[in-house]
Amino acid sequence: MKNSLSRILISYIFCFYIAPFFLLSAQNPIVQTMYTADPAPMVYNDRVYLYTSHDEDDATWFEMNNWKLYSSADMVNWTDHGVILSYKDFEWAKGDAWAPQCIEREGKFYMYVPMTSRENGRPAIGVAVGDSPLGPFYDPLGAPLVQTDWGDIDPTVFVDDDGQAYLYWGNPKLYYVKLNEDMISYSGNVVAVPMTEEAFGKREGDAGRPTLYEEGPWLYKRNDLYYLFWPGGPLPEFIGYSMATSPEGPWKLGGEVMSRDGGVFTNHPGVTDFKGKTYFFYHNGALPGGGGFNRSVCVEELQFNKDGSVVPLKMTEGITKSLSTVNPYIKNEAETIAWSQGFKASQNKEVGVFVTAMNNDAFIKVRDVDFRQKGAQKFMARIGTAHNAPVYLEARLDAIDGPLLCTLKVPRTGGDNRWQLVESEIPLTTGLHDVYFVVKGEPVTKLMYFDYWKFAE
Ligand code: FUB
Repeated sequence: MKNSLSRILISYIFCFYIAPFFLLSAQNPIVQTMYTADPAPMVYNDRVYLYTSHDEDDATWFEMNNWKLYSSADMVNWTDHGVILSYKDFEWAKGDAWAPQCIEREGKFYMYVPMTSRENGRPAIGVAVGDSPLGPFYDPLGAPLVQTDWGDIDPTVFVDDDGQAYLYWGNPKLYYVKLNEDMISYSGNVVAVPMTEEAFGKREGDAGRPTLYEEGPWLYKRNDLYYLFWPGGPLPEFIGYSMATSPEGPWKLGGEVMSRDGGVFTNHPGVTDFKGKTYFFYHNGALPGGGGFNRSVCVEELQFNKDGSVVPLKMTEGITKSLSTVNPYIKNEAETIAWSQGFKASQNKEVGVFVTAMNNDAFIKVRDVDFRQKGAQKFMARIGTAHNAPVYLEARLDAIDGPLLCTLKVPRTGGDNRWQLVESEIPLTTGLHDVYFVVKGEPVTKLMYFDYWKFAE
C-alpha cells in the first residue's frame, strides 16, 4: 500500500512538474527519435561517444535487441550513428541486449555487453572488438567472457593509471575481475564484493539484497579516489555511490546522487570527464509514450565537494550551453539534432542513418550554427518522399516560426532507398543562429525522409 501510494506520488510529480519542464526547455532527453537506455559515455578525440541500449517502440517488457551509438562535440547537438552492435553478432547469445560499455585501449575499442546465453538461458557478459568507436565490432571469443551462477548483467570497465583494467558487473551481487592487457581475457578469480552496510547501505526485509545496491555499476576515478555509482533499491531505483582509495575497495557508502524522479522503475549511471567538466548520464521516461520499457537517456553536469563527495543532482532540462558551434558549410547529417519532435531515426544500406518526419509540423532544431560574417546564400538538403500529395521542408532561424530562409518542395522519390539533393537560394544569413527544419504536408504518416543538409556562400 505504502509502495503504491509512493508510486502514485512519483507519477504525479513527474506528470505535473517534470514532464512539462522537459517539453518546454527541451535539451533532455538527448535522443528524441527512438527510446534509448543505459547510457555509457566514452571520450575519444574531442567527442563524447554515448553507447546506449535500445528499447523497442511499444515494448511491454525489456524488448532489447541491439546497441546504439550517439556522439557530440558540444554536448547539445547529438549525432545518431545507428545500431553498432546486435546480440545477433554473438553466436552464443539468444537476446536481451542490455546495458553496454565501450572503452578504448591502444587504438582498439572494446565493447562489453550482457546477453542471455543460448546454452543455459542465463545472462552472461560478452566482449566485442572494433578499430573505431563506430565499429564494426566482432566477437573475438565466440563465447561469453564471463558467466557466474546468476545475475551477470551491466558490465562497467575501467583502466587505471597503472594499466590494470577492471570489469565490474552484477545484479543482485556485485562482482569484479582483473582484465588482462588484451582486454578479452582475465586473470585470477571472479571476486564477489562484500555487500556490507558500510559499503552500500542497509536494506530491510530482502534476504537476497541486504544492501541498497541493485545493479548497473559505473566505475570512475577522480583525484586518486575511486567512485562506484549504482542504481539502488527498493524499486523504483535511485542512484547512489560508494567511494574507495583502491579500485578493489573496500567501498564506503557516499550517499544519493539522484532520487527516484524519472517516472520509470530503473535508472542507470554513466560518468565521464569532457572538456574540463564532468557529466552524469542516466535515463528516465520523459519522452512521450515513455515508461519502464520505453526509456530515454539524459545528461546533467556533475559537481563534487572539496572532500570529493558528490553534489546530489536533480533531473533538469539538461545542458543548455553549447561547448562549440556547428559549421553549416560542410555536410551535416539530418540526424545531428539538439531537439526534435515528430521524427524517427532509421538506417539502410543506401544512406546509413536518416530521419523520417512522422507528421505535419515535425521539426528538428540544430543549436549554435555559425554562418560567420560572410554568410550563406544557398541551402541544400538530401530528401525524398513516397507521397503524391505535396510535402515541404522549411528552413527557419531561431524558432519553429522564426524567419523563413526557404521552402523546399520534397521530391517524390518513391521511398527511403531513393533520394534527391534539392537546393534553394536564401536571403544572406550571417552570424550565430539555431536552425529549424520544419515539415509541412498533408499525408498522415512518414511524410518525408531526410539524410543531410548543407549551406553555401
Ligand atoms: O536495460 C535493461 C536493464 O535495466 C539494465 O541492464 C539495468 O541496468 C536496467 O537499466
